[in-house]
Amino acid sequence: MKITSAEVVVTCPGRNFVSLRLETEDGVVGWGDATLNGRELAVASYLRDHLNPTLIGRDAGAIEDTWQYLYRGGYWRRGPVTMAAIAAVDVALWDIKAKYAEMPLYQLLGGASRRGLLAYGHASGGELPALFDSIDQHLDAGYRAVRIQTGVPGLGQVYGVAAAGGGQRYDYEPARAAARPTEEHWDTRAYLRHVPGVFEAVRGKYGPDLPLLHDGHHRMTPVEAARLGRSLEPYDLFWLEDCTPAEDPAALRLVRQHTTTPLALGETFNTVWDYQTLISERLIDYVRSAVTHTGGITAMRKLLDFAAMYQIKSGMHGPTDVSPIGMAAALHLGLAIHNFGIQEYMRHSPDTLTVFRTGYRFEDGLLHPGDTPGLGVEMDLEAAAAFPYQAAYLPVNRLAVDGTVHDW
Ligand code: EZ4
Ligand code: CO
Repeated sequence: MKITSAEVVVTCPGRNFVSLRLETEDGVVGWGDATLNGRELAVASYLRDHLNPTLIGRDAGAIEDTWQYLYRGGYWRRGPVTMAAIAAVDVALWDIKAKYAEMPLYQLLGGASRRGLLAYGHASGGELPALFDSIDQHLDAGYRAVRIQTGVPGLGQVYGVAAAGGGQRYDYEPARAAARPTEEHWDTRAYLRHVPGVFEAVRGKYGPDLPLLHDGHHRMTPVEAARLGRSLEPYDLFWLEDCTPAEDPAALRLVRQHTTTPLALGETFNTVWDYQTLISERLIDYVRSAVTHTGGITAMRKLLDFAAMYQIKSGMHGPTDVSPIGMAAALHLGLAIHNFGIQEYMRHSPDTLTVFRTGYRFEDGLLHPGDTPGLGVEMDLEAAAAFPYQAAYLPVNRLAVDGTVHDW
């Protein structure tokens, strides 16, 4: 079961994706997702130039050993580029192992712990009528939980609000194809004044039952986040995400002292060490990491087992920049673990789904990875070749008042 080939595939069917294709001596192929939004080619090079040559001839079955070999053996540990590359190798090896076993991956991870994964979608609108239309569309599509983001009076395009493009509505896609990032403007006081009224209106129209989520996208100070969490308590949020910049776990202590709104954090994290304080001090309720950005199935499973000891659940990242391969990895893991919380699911574009042939299903608000052996996602390389890489970047944020760079 030796690895005989390791190839990186970069494609842009509407947005950029980096994938890893591993093949064994018996012709079994495994796929990994190495996409890092706005930094795609750095991970492609890390794999092509540094990891892939060391994989040839290795035992495809030795997943834990390969993980440790790449992580400890690289000496320079952690970081989003390194951990996205390791994740791609790890997920491709799990795909191969499950194909050899002729089982869907979730069976190798312990089997199904539930019928399917409760998913939430991204409802958004510049103003309330557009937001309500978006919520209605999500409910019509079967969603049983929604994230709520709106515009802020006085500001232009802000994070999380879908912009109609080419006359066609599409889930919010923040990366813009251009040689450099676009710039957005921000005002935290205007935001804090506006958001509670939005949730009051949504609860008023849709009632108490619908799980509602919100993403603060790292923009608040601890005391601002505490105030927002407290002001949203009457609307019973499922979670408030990324309320403060994530690299400062101590900030969450202050937030936690002031509000019982559940907190989710970690989509920019890449190892269990980033979570050590947050989990051991019970400062969050949901782990937001993507399998693809946190070292793969091997590392994510250990992280979620650690979280389980503190009654902290999964809320795995599932934006469109997690490819269908990465999404399938999250679905297999989420189906198997006991402490599953919720799965983000934005749905990929039709072009993306011509390149990635998916076997997962979304029915009655629940996602299921399907029962094809392996991950259940295969890439069509001919289709991929029709969509060459296009430089694209996430926006940069500046304060509206004076142009100071702010967290985006
Ligand atoms: O901004 O995935 O909760 N979801 C998010 C995403 C992130 C993008 C960054 O690549 O915050 O929309
Ligand atoms: Co987020």
